[in-house]
Amino acid sequence: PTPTLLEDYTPPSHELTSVYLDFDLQPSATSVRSKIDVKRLRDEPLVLNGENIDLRSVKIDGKVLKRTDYKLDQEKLVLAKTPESFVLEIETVCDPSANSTLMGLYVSGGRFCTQCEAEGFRRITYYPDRPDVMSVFTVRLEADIATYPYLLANGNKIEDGAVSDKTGRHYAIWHDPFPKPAYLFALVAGEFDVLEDSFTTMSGRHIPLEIYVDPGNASKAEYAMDALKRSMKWDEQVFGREYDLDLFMIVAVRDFNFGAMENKGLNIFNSSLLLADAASATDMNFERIESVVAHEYFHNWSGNRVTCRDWFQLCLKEGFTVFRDQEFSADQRGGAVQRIKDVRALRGRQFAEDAGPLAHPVRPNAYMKIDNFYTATIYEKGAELIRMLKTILGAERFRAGSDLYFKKMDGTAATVEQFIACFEEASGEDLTQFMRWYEQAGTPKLKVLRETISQGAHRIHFMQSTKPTPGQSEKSPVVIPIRWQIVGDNGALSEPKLTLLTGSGTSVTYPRIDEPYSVSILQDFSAPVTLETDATTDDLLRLMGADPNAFNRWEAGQTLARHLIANMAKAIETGVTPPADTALKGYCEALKKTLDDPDFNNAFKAFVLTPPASSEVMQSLEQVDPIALHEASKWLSRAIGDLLRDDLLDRYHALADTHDFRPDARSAGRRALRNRCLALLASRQDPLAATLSQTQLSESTNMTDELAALMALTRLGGQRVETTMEDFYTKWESDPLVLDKWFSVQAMRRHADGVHAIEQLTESSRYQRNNPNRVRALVGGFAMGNPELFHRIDGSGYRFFTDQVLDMDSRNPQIAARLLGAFEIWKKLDDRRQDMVRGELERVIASNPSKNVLEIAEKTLGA
Ligand code: DPP
Ligand code: ZN
Repeated sequence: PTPTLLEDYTPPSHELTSVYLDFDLQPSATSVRSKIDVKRLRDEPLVLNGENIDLRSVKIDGKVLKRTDYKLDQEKLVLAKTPESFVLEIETVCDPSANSTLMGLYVSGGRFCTQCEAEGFRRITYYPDRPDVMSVFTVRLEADIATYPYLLANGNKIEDGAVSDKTGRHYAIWHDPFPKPAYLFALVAGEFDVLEDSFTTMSGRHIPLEIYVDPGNASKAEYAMDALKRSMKWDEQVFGREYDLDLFMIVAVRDFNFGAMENKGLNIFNSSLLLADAASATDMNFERIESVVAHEYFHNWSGNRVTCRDWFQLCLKEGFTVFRDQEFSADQRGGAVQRIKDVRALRGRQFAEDAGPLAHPVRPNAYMKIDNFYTATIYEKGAELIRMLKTILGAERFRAGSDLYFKKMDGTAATVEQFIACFEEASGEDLTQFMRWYEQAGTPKLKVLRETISQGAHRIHFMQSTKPTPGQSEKSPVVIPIRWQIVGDNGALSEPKLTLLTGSGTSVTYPRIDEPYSVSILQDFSAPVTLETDATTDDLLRLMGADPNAFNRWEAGQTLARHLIANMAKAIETGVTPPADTALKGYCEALKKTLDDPDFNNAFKAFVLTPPASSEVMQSLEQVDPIALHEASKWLSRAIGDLLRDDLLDRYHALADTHDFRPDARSAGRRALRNRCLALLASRQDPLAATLSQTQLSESTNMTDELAALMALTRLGGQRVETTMEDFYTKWESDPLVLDKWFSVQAMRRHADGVHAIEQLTESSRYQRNNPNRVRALVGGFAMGNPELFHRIDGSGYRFFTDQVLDMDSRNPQIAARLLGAFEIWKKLDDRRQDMVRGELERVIASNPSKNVLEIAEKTLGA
């Protein structure tokens, strides 16, 4: 198979001035008739993509084409010669009930739904399925009225009624006045409960809002509805964006590849990111729902009104929209805590990707399957680039650039260059060098050295370098905004400064300071880089206690913890007893100081008490035994639990719930800190932790506390775990979203019979191997969250995981390829494990997998 290349881009040869689609919805044979007004732009063939559909007829201007008039293969229909302007009519049939890829039109829970991004529309009808072909769609849906009482599509409904000559069937016609590419098309048909509300826009337009959910679940959509209204308001206030259609709908479905999809006027959501109530959803679920509802809504401008010229520009809509949802969440829940969450996600996933075999630029220039490029780099690093843009330009000029972009590019399919050009025009800055961030893969390293110069004045040297990544051996300097400040034992000794590093190195000086001080560097994580400084333990302790920048206070603790874990891992690996570490004591004292500080909120304190995950520490190491690393990470939690036991216990009791559940940030922060205390107590195998967890499990009235107690109990181990797990299962048997959590806990447990226990779960009737949420919970949870079993030295973890990926690949290549990404860290493992992973990757390649899985396997292997 040949890759698609950015440099091969050519504009579309034909324009589609309007599209009419007529669906006769039947689960196993849906017929789709299209009628398209086409205008030829260049004298070239018209290429229509199509996959897994039966072509019944093609007509041009009412005349049926003969088989010799067109070329047809597995992937496309080509009309070699077309008139200058004509009406194209195509009839196809597809089988939604047999569509296990969950791309195109499929059936989930007895309802029809669609997923067309990136290239799913071609599984519905033959069409130029590329984002730069935009058209105005009118859609007619016809189905059985009893089974499918609701018929939904994009835009505004213009007509509905009974089908006169067919008993029991009804129809609806939808019209979307905004030109859109096919990937934003959506339809839904089925039985639902509807939660209704409305929003009045800044120009006074009244917009009905409707959320469609499984019968009985309407109350679980209330939080999403509230988040939607807040998002609509926020986008008006902060970005000046008003909603455009006369109606906005969201539909929840259980079987979905993505988290959610921004189809024009008809967002479709994975039910895990929409449904929530106190009893069944955790605070983290509420938070995610809020941010994803915002994200998809924000796409209405950054993605739909202005879309992407081609899929290489994916970050244009995703990076920008992630940035927008991060800013929204920060405004809703507090800036420092939000920044910590976002940086943790960036480091945990994107930095690993950027340092491994799957590294690619934020704007890639080649792909085999675009589905494989919905990555942490496009999304999370993409968002960091927008954030830097704002830091460099300042809030006002940033807003001016964004306004100009929406104004100038509205209704078009744009490129990253056009986006950046709007910011240049609005600000007067030259952003040529900034474009390198889009073109270069790899996380730059920022090295910082301090030097004392004459008369006690000081100088700080900033230097950057980026390691080679696959296909990019040479790296040029990027522009790095560095926010820094001098900090003494009692706080700031200077104003915060912003230095732009544009070359490979630069330096700044500051005058003599007559007291002990440290330099707080990269405040608020002002650039997505790794930091290497000459900071001593004393510096880090000072910053942990006195940095005026809350983010960097947390960061100093993380840096120290990373050192402690890495040193311990080395000691375990080499069998040397680690030296008694004075840094550990200082670290725990600093944690206690933050814990007692009334100036910080509980959510922040919970993060401070959470050392970096071992997967994050792994990135700072060359090669490591992952089990030793995991042991080291557990050692640090245990040590914190030991040294702060009484404080944690006191805090646990003091933070007990006194009122009814509320999902707001403050209440969530309280629960987060309390459950963090419990987890730390459990990690020292404190007998009291078992009692507390048991009580919490039986008394809690919300899922956050219930699940935290369950996890603490599984961490404590012992006889009762099995019964406890079974009780939980029985209690929640009828709620698939809670059962996904049960499967996650199972996936991460340290089962006595090792991988076998997980294997048995995949064979149990409780498992649903076709459902992405369930598979992600068990197989994904196992690979990402159970290092002890996944990395077993007998290879059973890797073997089981690979079997599961291949099994999934036979039904849903997209999900299989995403799971396989868990191997991306394999070059960080010890030699023996590397050999085993190599064997598994070779086995995948030899098994004739899907194009999706083949691309990931080959790249991971470095083949
Ligand atoms: N629905 C996915 C997202 O919003 C892809 N566009 O990120
Ligand atoms: Zn998105």
